[in-house]
Amino acid sequence: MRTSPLLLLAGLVACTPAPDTGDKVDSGTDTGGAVDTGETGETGETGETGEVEPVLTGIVWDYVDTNITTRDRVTVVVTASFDDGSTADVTAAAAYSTEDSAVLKVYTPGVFQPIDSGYVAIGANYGGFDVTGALNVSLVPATNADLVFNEVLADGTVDGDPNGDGRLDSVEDEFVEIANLSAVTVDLSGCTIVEDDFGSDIPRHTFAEGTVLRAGEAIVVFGGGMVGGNSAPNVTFLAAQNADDALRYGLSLNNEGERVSLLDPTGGILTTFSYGAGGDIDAIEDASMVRSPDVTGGTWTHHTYAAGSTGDFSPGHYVDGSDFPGPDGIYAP
Ligand SMILES: [Ca+2]
Ligand SMILES: [Ca+2]
Ligand SMILES: [Ca+2]
Ligand SMILES: [Ca+2]
Repeated sequence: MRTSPLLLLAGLVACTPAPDTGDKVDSGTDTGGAVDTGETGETGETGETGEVEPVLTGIVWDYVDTNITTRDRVTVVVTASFDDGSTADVTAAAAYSTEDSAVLKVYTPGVFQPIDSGYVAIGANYGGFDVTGALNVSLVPATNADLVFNEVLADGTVDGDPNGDGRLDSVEDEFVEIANLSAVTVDLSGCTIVEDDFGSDIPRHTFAEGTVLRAGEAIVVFGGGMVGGNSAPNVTFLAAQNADDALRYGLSLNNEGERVSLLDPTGGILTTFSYGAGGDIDAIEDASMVRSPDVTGGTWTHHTYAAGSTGDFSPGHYVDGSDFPGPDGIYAP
């Protein structure tokens, strides 16, 4: 009797219990298998749903209440804390405030820039949380790196009326334009303009208490006259105040040349300019001498021939008639 090979095979399979057990083992292997673990991994995706933005719980900054000068600049770091225990530097994203932007201003996130003296409340806000403080700003005296004579008119005036009072006067229409070269607000109180007419410095104008020159600003001192009609952004206009009550000398700027200086209250030289023999340039009639380019220029030229010039003089403006930049023009990024 022949037995079909298929039946034999079926019999073998049927009569061998071990493979079945093995199947169970396989089953067990499946249970512990990588695929199942992967499914656990899918549970992990639920975990990703758990990565919902951590909730902001507060902010702090490294500000310390302090006294500063106009030569300082206060930089703070604002740090946010979250409910998962993490922190983040949010300095660039925070909003900043100062009580008085004429005293203290924020041009760059995290940087408080002093503009003038005063006691000012400050703050930062991020995500509805605030930190607050205050800064007490005091003025610094000018140093010899801060200021320059930018324009000087010594020989005037047959034509033109630099001080704008309608009277052509060779004493009153002389002027010096002093510019703040630094990025610092400086105190000019008690500083004196002198000229060396007789071989030694003769005072021609002393700046009153409270005279302040901010970054990017200029101050124009005329020999005299009615100067109240002058105005320009970031510029102060004055008439020289001196002891020449009986005989007007104004600034007494010799046409032939001399040295004019700005001295600090102790007599130290803040800046000086010489024209005529041995000086940087000769004065010419009815036109000023000016740095080229304005303020930062290391050489002098006659205003009439300066690059971009719009005339023979420009008290309170650049040679092309544009404004002095002021603090915003200096500090704005
Ligand atoms: Ca003169
Ligand atoms: Ca005049
Ligand atoms: Ca003189
Ligand atoms: Ca000018």
